[in-house]
Amino acid sequence: KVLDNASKLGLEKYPRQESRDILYGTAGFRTRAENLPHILYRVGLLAVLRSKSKRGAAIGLMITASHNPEPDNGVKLIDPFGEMLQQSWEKFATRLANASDTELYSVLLAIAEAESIDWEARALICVGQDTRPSSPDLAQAAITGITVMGGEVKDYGVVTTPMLHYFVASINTDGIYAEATEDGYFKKMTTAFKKLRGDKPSNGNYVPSILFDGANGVGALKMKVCLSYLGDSLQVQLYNDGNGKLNHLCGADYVKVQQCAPHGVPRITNARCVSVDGDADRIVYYYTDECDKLHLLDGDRIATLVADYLMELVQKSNLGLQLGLVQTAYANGSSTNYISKTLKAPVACVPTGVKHLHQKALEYDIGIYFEANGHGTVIFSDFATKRICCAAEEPSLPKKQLCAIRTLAAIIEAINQTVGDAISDLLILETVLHARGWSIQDWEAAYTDLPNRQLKVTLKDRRVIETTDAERKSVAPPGLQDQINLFVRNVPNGRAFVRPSGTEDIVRVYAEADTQANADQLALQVASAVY
Ligand code: 16G
Ligand code: ZN
Repeated sequence: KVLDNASKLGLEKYPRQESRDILYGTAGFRTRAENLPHILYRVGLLAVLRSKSKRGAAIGLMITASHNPEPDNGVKLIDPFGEMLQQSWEKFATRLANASDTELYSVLLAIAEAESIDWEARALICVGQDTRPSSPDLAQAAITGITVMGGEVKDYGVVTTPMLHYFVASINTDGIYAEATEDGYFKKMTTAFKKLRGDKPSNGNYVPSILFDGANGVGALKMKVCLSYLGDSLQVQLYNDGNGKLNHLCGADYVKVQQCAPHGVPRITNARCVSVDGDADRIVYYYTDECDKLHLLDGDRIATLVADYLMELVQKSNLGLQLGLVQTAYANGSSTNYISKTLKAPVACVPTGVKHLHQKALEYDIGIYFEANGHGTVIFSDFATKRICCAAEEPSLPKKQLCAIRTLAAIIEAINQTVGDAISDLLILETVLHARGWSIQDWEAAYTDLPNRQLKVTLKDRRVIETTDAERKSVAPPGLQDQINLFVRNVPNGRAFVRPSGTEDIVRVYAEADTQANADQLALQVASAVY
């Protein structure tokens, strides 16, 4: 009966518009906003089934297209512990989104049967949206879908993606997360941050002041809120704070991909600056030097800075915890070298996409993962959390050890472990720089990046490219890897790979080498081999 109503209402209010099929990919569904209303309605229906299949656990539904242009939008579902939707359900999402209006009923029924849905179970869906003009109507479509299926809606309105992940995890678990409200979230994070900072905001070369590029999105709005909790502990000058066009010539993706400073932020020589993306789940740092040259400190730099600091705390705390890092093929070779040779920490490589990194990081007591694009976080296993929190209450421990343990305990409170979170990451990074007494230049001095180049190649069918070994080697078409090997062998410190994009209809090429000219040439050679 419910399914019948749902499919009738769908036909009436949200009929399928697009004839082309759409795929639930690494970023959920993402396309032009005008093609999305029926998708949102259907994802609302699916979210209710997902919640019921998890015996009424809250499920998140986030409406955003992250760093993509303003006319785009998208939606993704969040599972009960704040993680990405389980892969087997991605297939259900794709099937449901692409069903014709008349097939809607049977597809819903098939999913419900395959998952043995208990119709008596309750369903709670937390809905969030970014600042795009199209988001409110799309949220309404989703809410209509949830409601017709008998689901309960908790509408959080405009929030960052990581806030919604946090709220979902917080509703479904007791313990480490704060109350599932904006106030709970900010209070918990900033209280821990202030504790870590102590009463001296300055230290050595570290000055407690940054320039913040909010990409004209929700990150700017929420940073403003965060500031009211931070008090004097950190000075943040906000730019691209929502008056301009979302992600246009600004934001973390622009800075990382274009390798240039965002518009709308004053050029203050050597000043520490940060850029977040349109839904504030990514962050990069940068500064411009005396010659107006941009120095970018991306996800690799962030991972190494955090790892360096946490390694020291882990050693001092003497609790026998294992720390490890997770990267993707895009990680600069110098960063991987630094982690394994200097930090002597285990480092794994996995395919692109947050879900792969997160899953691998769960294997360590303390797992640090960052994509080069600035998305990442630190996760503590239950075992590590218990050990740290218990030991923090042991006043008899030697002072240095206890201090390290309590620092780790505060970091657990300050970090959003559910997913990469630009604001929470910022607080952690500022903590590390403060503790070290470092300027952004000191941070950069840890190692020198290998020059690199990324290219896009358009093919008729990008699926002809198949990869293995965490996307570092191609296995199809035949012969391609041999050619790449030949080119790579010709340049010092050469490394290159190709992979089909998971979000665009293109193939991506990455190359690094001892010089920029060699990296550029290698990338071109590899690109030409792909055609
Ligand atoms: C998605 C992923 C991001 C990845 C990017 C790669 C999530 C939440 N986001 O945006 O992690 O870096 O895709 O895109 O998983 P590509 O496959 O087009 O290179
Ligand atoms: Zn994002």
